[in-house]
Amino acid sequence: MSMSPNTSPGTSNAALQQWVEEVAAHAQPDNIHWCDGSEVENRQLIEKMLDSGDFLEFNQDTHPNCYLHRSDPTDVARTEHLTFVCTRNEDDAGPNNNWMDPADAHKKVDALFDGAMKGRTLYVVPYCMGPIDSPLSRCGVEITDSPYVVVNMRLMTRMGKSALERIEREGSFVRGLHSLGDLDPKRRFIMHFPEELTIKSIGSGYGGNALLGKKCHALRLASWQARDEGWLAEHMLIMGVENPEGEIFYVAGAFPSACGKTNLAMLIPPASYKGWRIWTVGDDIAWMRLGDDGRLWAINPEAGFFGVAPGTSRKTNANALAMLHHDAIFTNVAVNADNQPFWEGMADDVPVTDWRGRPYEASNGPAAHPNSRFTVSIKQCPTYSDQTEAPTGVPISAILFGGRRAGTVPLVVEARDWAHGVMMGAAMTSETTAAATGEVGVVRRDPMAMKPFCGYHYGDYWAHWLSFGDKSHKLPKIFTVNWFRRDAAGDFMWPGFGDNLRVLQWVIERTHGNGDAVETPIGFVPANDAINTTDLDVSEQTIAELTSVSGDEWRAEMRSLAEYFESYGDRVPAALWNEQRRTADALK
Ligand code: OXD
Ligand code: MN
Repeated sequence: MSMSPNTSPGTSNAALQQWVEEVAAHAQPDNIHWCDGSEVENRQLIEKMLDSGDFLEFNQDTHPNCYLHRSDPTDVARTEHLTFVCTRNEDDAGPNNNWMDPADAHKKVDALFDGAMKGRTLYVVPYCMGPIDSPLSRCGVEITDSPYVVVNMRLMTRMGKSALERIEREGSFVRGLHSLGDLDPKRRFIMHFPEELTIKSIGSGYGGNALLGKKCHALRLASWQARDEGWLAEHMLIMGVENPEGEIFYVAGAFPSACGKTNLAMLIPPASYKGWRIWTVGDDIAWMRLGDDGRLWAINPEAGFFGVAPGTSRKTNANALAMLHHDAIFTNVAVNADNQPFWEGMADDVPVTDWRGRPYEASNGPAAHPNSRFTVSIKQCPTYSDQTEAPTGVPISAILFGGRRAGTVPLVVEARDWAHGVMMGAAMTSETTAAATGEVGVVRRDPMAMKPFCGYHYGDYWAHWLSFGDKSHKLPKIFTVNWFRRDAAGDFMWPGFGDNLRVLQWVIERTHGNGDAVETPIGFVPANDAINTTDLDVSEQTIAELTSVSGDEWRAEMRSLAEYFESYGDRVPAALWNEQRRTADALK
């Protein structure tokens, strides 16, 4: 591999070659490097970042090939107010997105890209979202001037030679242009042009803003493409739940950012669950398509985890800790006396250096940034499912919609049917977290956990979801879950983590028509004793409260939902309004 100026063609795809040359002429990098994704290339990039200080080495005896990256302190989370969907018709982006006219948006960001890569190397990063030989997968090319982005993309996607070969065979790819720019939030924009299958992101090196395969491609652009082509691109984990009989059921779950998708996707069964096993297919994104058999089949377009570090511990997620002892990148975590990664909630250890590189002092706030992250290949996960590479994906038996709500929303509710389930997804609300800039803990509407990621008008998106109900009778059953109910003292009522398998067991039973349930105005909840509480330290009274439905609270919830739907105007499908009315009437 050479890091020197490269004028020879990097690809036989003329459109790609031309785009790279145009970007280079405009952004004026010192060098161009076409990434092949090899181990040798990765090593050279790491050495380069160790030299520049972009990477610091962790204790290589205990954490071989683990590195720390400290980002600019103003660049630590997704910036939703600087993220735009630029469609020709403003209405197509919907009230759920910030919109800018495509011509204005190009003009604005192109001016910022002018000369932006001077003194830097331009990396051409071909990647494939999804198994390299799956017909459900899609390719893209990210041009970036950040070596940190390159090494992360190598873990998060199928990056390099094989992706470029697929692009050369197929001819199509998403264009993602990224530069760190000057990292000034005033000159930071994440622009999406779904009609052009193009992304332009400048001024941020943060994962969700800069690893363009993830949120920008696999959710915002892919959701648009999925609507056009009849599939779904969703903010969902995918997990296999194996019962003692050896049957595996796949569950997909949409939860807002930093609400425990990674923990759920690799949960460790409670001790009393002998013979049960969990298989992890993905922790953040699912692309789902109807199979010829009428079932919904899902692939994980990603190849790694970009997980939230704080709170990850032996108790909450021992599988995550186990995979983080080698070949992992840590961003904005703290460091302990043994030069190992540290974050709040991890162990009884003490931090020595905080996420900004300062000697740790409690008065400066948490040692690790609340949105500090780890990046690691999914193959390092102890519960890695070999079905992750299956070109067909896995058949989904149940879909979970889960928010973080201190009250109102029961532990689990089953939808009456698909349309009702879509309404439940559209009614999702959750308390905000540190994954995006802004206030934390404020309840906001986050339908299908896609508020920051749906690349088009939510009304059209709900119509697209509903359309599946007409196409198949073998769709997954839909459930709302809430692990985050609190009691009057403010304590969590449900232990969560591994014990969530108790809820999954009921969910799976219900997918076969077993499992006792009681019908309420908002759907089916578990009957008394239907949740397995063997060896669980939660009283019957608490379980009853967790599965109860408060008429007053739900009447208020349905009124607020009606106001919310109204704000989306006449693109809200009539069938969704019907479901809202049906529930509101049942609550009367
Ligand atoms: C993520 C997010 O990083 O949702 O997955 O913010
Ligand atoms: Mn996410």
